[in-house]
This record gives sequence, structure tokens and C-alpha cells, in this order.
Amino acid sequence: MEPLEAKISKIIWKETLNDWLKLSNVDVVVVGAGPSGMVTAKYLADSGIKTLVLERRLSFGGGIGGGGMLMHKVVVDSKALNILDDFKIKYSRSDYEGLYVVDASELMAKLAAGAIDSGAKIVNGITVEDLIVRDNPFRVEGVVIQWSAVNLSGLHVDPLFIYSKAVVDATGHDAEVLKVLSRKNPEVNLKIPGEKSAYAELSEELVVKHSGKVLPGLYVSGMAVAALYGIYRMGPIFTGMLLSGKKVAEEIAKDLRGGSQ
Ligand code: 48H
Repeated sequence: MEPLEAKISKIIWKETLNDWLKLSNVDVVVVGAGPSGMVTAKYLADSGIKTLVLERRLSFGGGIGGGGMLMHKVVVDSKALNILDDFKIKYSRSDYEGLYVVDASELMAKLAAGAIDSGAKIVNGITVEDLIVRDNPFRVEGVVIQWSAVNLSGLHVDPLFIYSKAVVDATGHDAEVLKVLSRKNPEVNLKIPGEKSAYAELSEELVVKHSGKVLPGLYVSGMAVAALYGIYRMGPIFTGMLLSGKKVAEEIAKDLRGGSQ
């Protein structure tokens, strides 16, 4: 008889490795399990696209959890109510026409559950530290990954790869994927000026307008869009993040169908 301890370990080794074998070559890698990334993942998965979300932290939600200055409510306007409905997230009217209130923990939990239930895979504790690229013509074909714990330790451990047809930078304010691409591949001439000060109304609109493809194989959603195009910030209103995520999913689905990602 095998002792229970050995069985537990064998189950975890085997099932995790089985997962990674399936995940080493996917259609789309979404970097970051914040609001825009999880919305992108759900709608991609709904279209039958094999989608992997890699999240550095051991949790979901990115900036949602902090609510507005640690108050556990966020604001969404009427333009994104259909997305909240798709994820079965509850909302209530505020005192202001067109503005709705959502509980931050419900938003985090249900965005993640919605993406997972639609078939996207979310793996926590993984940091994307670089990209796989091809030249002539230049394109992005996946990510270079490391355990977040290894990065925190400062140990020199070589990373591994996930090959994909498309990568989404959904890393938020720091636009980490775009920054590493820009730094290591100067020939693509990608400048990231960083986001501007607060102007909520305009920011909500411009982030969505500019969400989408950056380079062949590389897309951007959420606050990383603001960093890339020098757009204003909007504070704890999440309409733009949700619409941005959906828009990017639709663009990738179209590109993958037409073979032009
Ligand atoms: C793996 C990574 C890496 C990496 C980061 O910040 P997020 O919530 O991102 P968005 O853009 O979906 O939403 C932004 C929103 O939360 C926000 O901050 C708003 C609306 N601010 C307005 C304002 O004025 O301040 O989530 C990004 C996620 C996080 O969970 C990170 O841990 C993760 O990405 N991440 N994961 N590899 N290299 N970098």
C-alpha cells in the first residue's frame, strides 16, 4: 500500500505536468488576470480559442481588489452592463444617471469564474519575463515564463517557453510585456511614454478606442493601452477595462479566423 503522502504528491506532479504538456502550445496567451485580461480570456474561450492566462500573483483581479482607495466598491457605467450580465455579476444603480456600483470581491471572483467556465485556463504564480519573437517579418510568437517565486528569490534559473499565435499585454499600468519588447527589440521602434494624469471621461473612451493589435502577434488591453499611447487615467471606474478586454478578444478572434494575427 502506498502511503497517502506519496499519493498526494504523485497526483499533483502528474496532473500539473499533464496540464503543462497541453499548455506549451496554445492559441493565445493573456498576460495578467486583471479585469481586462479576464474579459479577453472569457470571450476568446467562448469562440473556441485555446486561451491561457498567466498571472504573476497567487490571486485574480489585479487592481480590482483595492476598490477605490481600499473601499470595496467600483463604478461601471451603462455601456458595460452587457458584459457584467455575461459574467452574471450583480450591479445596482448609484445616485447618478448611468453610473452603477459593483462589489469589488464579486467582480474579481466572477470575472475569474466566467473565464474559467468558458474554458480559459488561468495559472497563478507565473511571471512573463520576455517574449518569443521571429524576424523578417517581425512577429511575436509566445512568451518566456518563470515561477514568480524564483524571480522573487533572485536565483539564476533559466526560464521556459509557451508558444502561441498571439499574446495580449494585460499587465496594467506598467505595460510590462510592451516594455520588455521595446527594450530588447529596438528595431520595432516601440515607445511607451506612460499614462497621463486623471481625466476619467476621456480616458474611458480613449483606452477602448486604442485597444487592439500593436504588432503582428501582439495585442494590448486595459491600462497598458494608456501606458502605450500616453492616455489619461480614470481611477476606480471599470467600464473601459471591461470594454477593452472584449474588444481585444473580438479582434484576435477575427484575426485568427482570417490568419492575419
Ligand atoms: C504575469 C503580470 C505581469 C507579468 C503584471 O493592473 P490590472 O488590474 O490590469 P488591467 O489593465 O486589466 O486593469 C487596470 C485596473 O485594475 C486599474 O488599475 C485601473 C482602472 N486604474 C485606473 C487608475 O487611474 O489608477 O491587472 C494586471 C495583472 C495584475 O494582476 C498583475 O499581477 C499582472 O497583471 N502582471 N502577470 N507576468 N510580467 N505583470
